[in-house]
Amino acid sequence: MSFKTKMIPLAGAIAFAFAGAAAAEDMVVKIGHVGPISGAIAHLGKDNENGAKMAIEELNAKGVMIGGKKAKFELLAEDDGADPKQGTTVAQKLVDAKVNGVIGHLNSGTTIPASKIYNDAGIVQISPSATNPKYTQQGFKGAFRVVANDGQLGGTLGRFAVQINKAKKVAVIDDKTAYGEGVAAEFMKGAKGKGAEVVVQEHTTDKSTDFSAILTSIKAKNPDVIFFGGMDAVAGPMLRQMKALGIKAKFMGGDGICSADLVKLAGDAIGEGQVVCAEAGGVLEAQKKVSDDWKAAYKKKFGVEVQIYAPYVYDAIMTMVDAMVQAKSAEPAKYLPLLAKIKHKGVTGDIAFDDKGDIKDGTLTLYTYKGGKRELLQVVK
Ligand code: ABU
Repeated sequence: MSFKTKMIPLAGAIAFAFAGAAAAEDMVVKIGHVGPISGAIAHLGKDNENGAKMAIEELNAKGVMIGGKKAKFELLAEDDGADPKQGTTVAQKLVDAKVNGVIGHLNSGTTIPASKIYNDAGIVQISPSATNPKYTQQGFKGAFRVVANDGQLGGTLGRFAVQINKAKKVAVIDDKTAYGEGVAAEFMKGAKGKGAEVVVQEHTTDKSTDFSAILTSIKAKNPDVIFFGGMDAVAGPMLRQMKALGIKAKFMGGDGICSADLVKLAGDAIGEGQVVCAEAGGVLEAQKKVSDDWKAAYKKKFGVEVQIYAPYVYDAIMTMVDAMVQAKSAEPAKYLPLLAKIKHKGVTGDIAFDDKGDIKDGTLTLYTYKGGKRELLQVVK
């Protein structure tokens, strides 16, 4: 059964029901997860997958009851290599494995083509990190995301460039991916709307390593800010080459560059407050402890800091399972109406979806890097 249109939302949230000592019968719930576990941004894919592992282990330890049966959750983790073609191949593999739901993919460029495969198979998908608006604009009623989109992300960064970074002239580079082009276009709209001039626009790819030609062309225009639409694996070397060329402009980017590892990737070219980026989510002060405690538990378990989106993967799984518990079923067609109407309290904040499947009241967190560490600037509603 394929999904055609968005459902009318039904009931509100209820708490998970956890199993007692004895359960009448067990059931297996298969959750697919997809991200790039190989390639240049494998560190981001592994971060997402770790978030999924945290959720699945916690659910199995607690013993969740769905419709009177004790659920055993299985994680089917796949690698799409951030490649759209590989993304559709592994999406079909998960459909063939009859998963109850999919969390992924990480990249917009893989999430969007994979979403048609899940939709045609009647499988619910929640992306924890794909921000291109097109994903939820296709009319697929089973497609959701738990982060803000590029409109909010790029637009806010564009306004920030002018209002806070006082940019009059901006240069823009994108990596020609669905994400990079989209967030760069929204940045330009936001910056131009506040009176900045886009003095040069350049393009690279998500696999490039040499930016000397485009940076030399940008240097000649002497911009106050360079915005990069792309991921941290490209942004790091780009920052190093900017430093080598003596470019002093502020460097801005979206969530794709806003990782813990950007410090390692850029080395001392990260500067002191020179880089500004935004995560497409975030918590206000009242929920900060919950978020910080989760990140501390993650670090204890995996021995590394959260890169960007592990907590959003965790929340996406918990939200999906919350809907299954409410629906008393792990069948996508049965829990989908409850998911569309969910009110889930997650570690990344309150999760509810609008009629397209986008998160309601999406939040952004602006960061910079100082002293070799990512430092919070502000949370923006
Ligand atoms: N949102 C940044 C990384 C993922 C993507 O949208 O491609």
